[in-house]
Amino acid sequence: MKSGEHFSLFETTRVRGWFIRRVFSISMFVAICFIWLFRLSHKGHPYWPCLALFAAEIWFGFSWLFSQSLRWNLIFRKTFKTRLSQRYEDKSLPSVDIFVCTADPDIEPPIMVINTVLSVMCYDYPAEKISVYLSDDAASDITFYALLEASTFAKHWLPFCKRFNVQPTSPAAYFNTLHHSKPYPQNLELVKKLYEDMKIRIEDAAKLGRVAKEIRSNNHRFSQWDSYSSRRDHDTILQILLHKNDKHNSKDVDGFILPTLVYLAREKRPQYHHNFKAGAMNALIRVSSNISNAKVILNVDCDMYSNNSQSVRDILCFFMDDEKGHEIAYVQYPQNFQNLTKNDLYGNAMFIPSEVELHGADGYGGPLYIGTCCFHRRDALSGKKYDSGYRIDWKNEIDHAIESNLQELEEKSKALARCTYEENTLWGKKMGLRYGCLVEDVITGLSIQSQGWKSVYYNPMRKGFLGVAPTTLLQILVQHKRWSEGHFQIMFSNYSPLWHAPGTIKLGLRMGYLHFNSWATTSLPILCYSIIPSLYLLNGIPLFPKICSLWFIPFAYVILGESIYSLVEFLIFGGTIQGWWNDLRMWLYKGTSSYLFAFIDNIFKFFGLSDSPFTITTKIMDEDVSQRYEKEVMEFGASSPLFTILATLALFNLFCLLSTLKDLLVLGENGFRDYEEMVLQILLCGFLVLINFPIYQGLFLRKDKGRLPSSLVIKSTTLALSACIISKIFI
Ligand SMILES: *[C@@H]1O[C@H](CO)[C@@H](O)[C@H](O)[C@H]1NC(C)=O
Ligand SMILES: CC(=O)N[C@H]1CO[C@H](CO)[C@@H](O)[C@@H]1O
Repeated sequence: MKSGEHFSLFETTRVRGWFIRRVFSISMFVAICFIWLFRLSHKGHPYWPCLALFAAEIWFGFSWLFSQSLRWNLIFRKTFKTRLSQRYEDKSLPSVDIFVCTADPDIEPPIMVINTVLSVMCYDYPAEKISVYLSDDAASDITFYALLEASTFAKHWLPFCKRFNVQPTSPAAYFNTLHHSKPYPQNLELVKKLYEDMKIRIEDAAKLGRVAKEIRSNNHRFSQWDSYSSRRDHDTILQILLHKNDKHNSKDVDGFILPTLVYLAREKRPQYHHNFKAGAMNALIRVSSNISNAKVILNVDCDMYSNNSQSVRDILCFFMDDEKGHEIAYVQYPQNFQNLTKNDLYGNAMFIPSEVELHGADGYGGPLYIGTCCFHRRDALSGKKYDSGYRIDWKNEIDHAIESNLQELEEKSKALARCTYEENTLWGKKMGLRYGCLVEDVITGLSIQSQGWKSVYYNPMRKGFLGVAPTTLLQILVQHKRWSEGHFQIMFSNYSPLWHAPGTIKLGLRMGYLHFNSWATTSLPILCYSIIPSLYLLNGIPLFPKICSLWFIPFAYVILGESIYSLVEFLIFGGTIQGWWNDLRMWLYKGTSSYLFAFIDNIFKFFGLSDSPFTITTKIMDEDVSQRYEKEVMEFGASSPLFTILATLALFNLFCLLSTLKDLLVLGENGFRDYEEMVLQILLCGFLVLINFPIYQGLFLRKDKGRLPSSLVIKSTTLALSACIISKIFI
């Protein structure tokens, strides 16, 4: 078909109903202004609490504005893969390097890691053009052993996937789905048995904590661990397990070449800062440039397996588009999860960010880089500035590997992963991932955009990558503490969207970034609103307009409008009502605990007082916990200051509401007239009590291990009661 030649490889469409959405946004903004006006014209009764609420309302207003910028211009992308193959198949499809990062074999089991590796080796793409790199920041010989096993298993798995068009290509995920798909492929039993045997061997090694002596002595490759002294102190360990130049070892059982497979544990020394995942990624960028040097790089976390073997072709439709391709630095996929429950108790799906907000950022040319499931242009990631004349010749690839033999290649590449390599270079500053921020990915994306590049958000129906979602409340809160703290750092960094790179980043996108960057600060207004109105309700003092006053209207409009809007948004994109309620609860919990701690930590850090440790959220769980997760029962189970705050706030509001209801009953009709002035406060307090139901359950009603510990029950009850009593005395 010749006519395909002139068409674009991808298409961008605007969301339907954008006009109504905008009209609604404007009306909401007007209502918000009226609320501000109300506070300005009614100041001073009682002075301080009203001032605090006013400050909170101003902040909510701004934060709402930021969130609107991410809804103003939603766009969706579609690719045309047939056009891509008509134009480029066989001649000039570029190579792709795939980075998988793992950091701890105890938290990220090697069997999960190799499932991810195998899934990305199986892309429907010429195998000689794919290179997979595993970065192991723990330098664990067990992970290496698992990868070695995977390289052998791949010789059966890849042809099997190809022949029977197996989907998804992660063996574990595929064998899990088997009971649905009826006609079993032949050879299935054989391949499955190979997998199960391999799994047992790897899990045995993991249980043992080391690789058995026989295996070690039978394979010279383990000799690199002879000089290993600890996770934080070892040489670079680099092994090319499969490579197209290695003609007899790197073919599958059908005689076809396999993708290149490389294991890397960069050098670590106690006296050098390793810069966490950003440091690992930068080592990978350099090492891969010496081995395969593909112009496109995919990076995934070790738990995100590929769920669609066409993804590489999809993203090439963006990069290789004649008209717009050259300005795209990266294509971000959403981070999706395999293990979500129906109503997503913990808001794990990050539903609104991935289904709405990133599409909105895309509308301004710049979805955030979220650290995984992202395809990069190597040039942009390595620090090249965009200029309008920039074009890439996809055909012209220099193959470093051709002349040298593999051992030489390994030796040369090792030098690139030394700790001293980055001294006095721009790595971490202007090249590669940027250092010094808890969300190194986001700041890297921002700095790439500030060099003039665009990025694209691609969120197809069938998800490209699926990972494992955290399954306890604490894991999520800790994760969000880190994220919000990192985002807050960005606001005051050199890359702050407030002032960085004037002229290159659009205002809408800046506001979008600020929406995320200001997460930590929203903790203060949320706290204000969860404490002050209830406290004054307890003491019978109104803080909001009367129900019969005209000023009541903007409050009602904003509250109803925002609730209905967010519910509809949730339902349109495929959520459930219960899911929306859960998401709202998580917003509240994150706001009053994670964001608050992130805020405080940042202030401390600002004055040089503390250093927050990097925490990885754990991804394995025991049977009990996973059963409760599947039943959507909230998992507390531990004592944490984060929970103390949540429980204290929940109880405090419960006491305020109970005391008010008691008064209402006792006072009867007369009382009701007084409370007419306090309808909003009663509703707010009632809402807080309703949404906190899982906490009351965890405190008083549940008996299982996932309940809140009794020490915490005592602590939070005491705190909440004292707050009530003290307020009675002082107000
Ligand atoms: C994952 O891929 C399978 C096909 O292999 C598909 O049926 C499923 O819908 C995908 N999952 C998601 C969440 O898109
Ligand atoms: C789809 C999927 O992988 N589901 C898994 C979710 O996690 C539970 C354990 O909690 C597994 O049993 C499921 O297979």
